[in-house]
Amino acid sequence: MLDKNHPLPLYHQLKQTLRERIEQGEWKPGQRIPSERELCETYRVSRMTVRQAVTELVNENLLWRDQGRGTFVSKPKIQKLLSRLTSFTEDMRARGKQAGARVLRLELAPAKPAVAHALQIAENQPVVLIERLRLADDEPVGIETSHLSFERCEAILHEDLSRSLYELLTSKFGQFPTHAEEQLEAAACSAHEAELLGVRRGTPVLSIKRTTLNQELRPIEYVESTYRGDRYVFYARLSVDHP
Ligand code: 16G
Repeated sequence: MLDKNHPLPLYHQLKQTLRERIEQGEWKPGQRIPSERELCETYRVSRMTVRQAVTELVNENLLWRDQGRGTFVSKPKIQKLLSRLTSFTEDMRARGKQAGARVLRLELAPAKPAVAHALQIAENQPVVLIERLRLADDEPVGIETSHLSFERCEAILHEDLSRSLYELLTSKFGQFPTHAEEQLEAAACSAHEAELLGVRRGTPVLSIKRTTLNQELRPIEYVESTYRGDRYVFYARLSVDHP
């Protein structure tokens, strides 16, 4: 029960209590939590207090509101270790999820300056452009736009890219992604991205640019990706340099 004489404000105490119910698994991901009115009655606090506690948990992405349907417990985020070079399919497999892709574009396109620079080719040289909506158990979590350049890469245009690109590269094209350089940035998603990802325009996303090198350390792929900020957490293991 909440303590009105406690120095912590009531909404804060309620927030802690609700957080515990989520963290201890009493309320499961995807489950609807009791209505504001029910929470007021259970904890004997005002509607304002409940609203403030719930809003803060929504802002922290522990809960989400579905207009007209109620407030639900969020699913845990997809954790991705930054120091390992993995494909989307491997990342999902490691989490027991089914990876999927909806191909939005698959064509030869002239390399834009940033693409040409990353792939170390001349501007406007044709590259294979693959834009895909990535799905985790059928839920859209990111958009990846890959640009590929290596000998005979045009043959990829005839492949099924709803499956793993990296598996294709290694099994059919003799291209093994071995190293990558990545840059992460926070961004607000555009109207187009919002529609594809099924989120509101302006929702925070992680914008990633990756250049992938093959076994000969030649750049073969340059990718611009947008991942849902509410579904991804990137982490790194750090160590000090020893002399
Ligand atoms: C990852 C890579 C992306 C690559 C894709 C291949 C990042 C930021 N991006 O999502 O560069 O094209 O995996 O996945 O990690 P796939 O083999 O499942 O198609």
